[in-house]
Amino acid sequence: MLLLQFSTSHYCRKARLALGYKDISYQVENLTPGLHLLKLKPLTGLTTVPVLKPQLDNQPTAIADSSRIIQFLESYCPNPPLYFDDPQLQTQALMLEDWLDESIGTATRFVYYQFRAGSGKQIDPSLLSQVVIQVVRRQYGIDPASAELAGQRLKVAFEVLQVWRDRPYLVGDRFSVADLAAAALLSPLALIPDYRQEYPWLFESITRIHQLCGEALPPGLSG
Ligand SMILES: N[C@@H](CCC(=O)N[C@@H](CS)C(=O)NCC(=O)O)C(=O)O
Repeated sequence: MLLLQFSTSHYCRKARLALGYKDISYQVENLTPGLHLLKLKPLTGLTTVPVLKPQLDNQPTAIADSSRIIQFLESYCPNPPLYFDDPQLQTQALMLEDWLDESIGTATRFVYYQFRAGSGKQIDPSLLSQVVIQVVRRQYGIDPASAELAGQRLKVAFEVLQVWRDRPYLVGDRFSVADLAAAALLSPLALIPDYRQEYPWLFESITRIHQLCGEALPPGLSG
């Protein structure tokens, strides 16, 4: 299988965690932001990464969107499972995954790029890095006010994810797509000292889940 990705994207991290958890061997192709449109649009009709190319007979050529990639992996390789047989648990897990994808992953992006343009500038002060950060901020409309709103949404996420303080799994009594999505989509916050200080339990869980999935730790937690 081939994963088309941006190496720094937390949605691509989500797909890699799923591939790693299922112990599926795959290769990655890192796309260049901007030029990615030319490759992706004809392939999936969308412009976002991750995109998985299964490279298997009788399977789709390309699958866009991290949630659809996990859905495909779950049918291609059901064990170990990320979904539940129990319909109630499964609904709970899929609702958490969708909320994490659509609301929290976006909020993380806003808070992260606001930080990188301000007090986190010294992480990579190079001109290239700062230009990329400004392009992303313009693309998504990230400014102090929108980042502040995103920060409020993250507070709700920390309330919900507090479950991790008492037990290792967000839903049911085993690891699922909900844990995996939370670990990936909140991982960029590991570079922000205030979050590291205030929510140490969150980063312990993110670390544990990366180890479980055989995925390298995100920046801020590695080394
Ligand atoms: N819901 C999508 C979101 C993916 C997403 O937002 N990807 C961003 C990178 S983090 C992207 O490809 N942006 C480029 C673009 O929109 O052209 C998923 O889960 O795959």
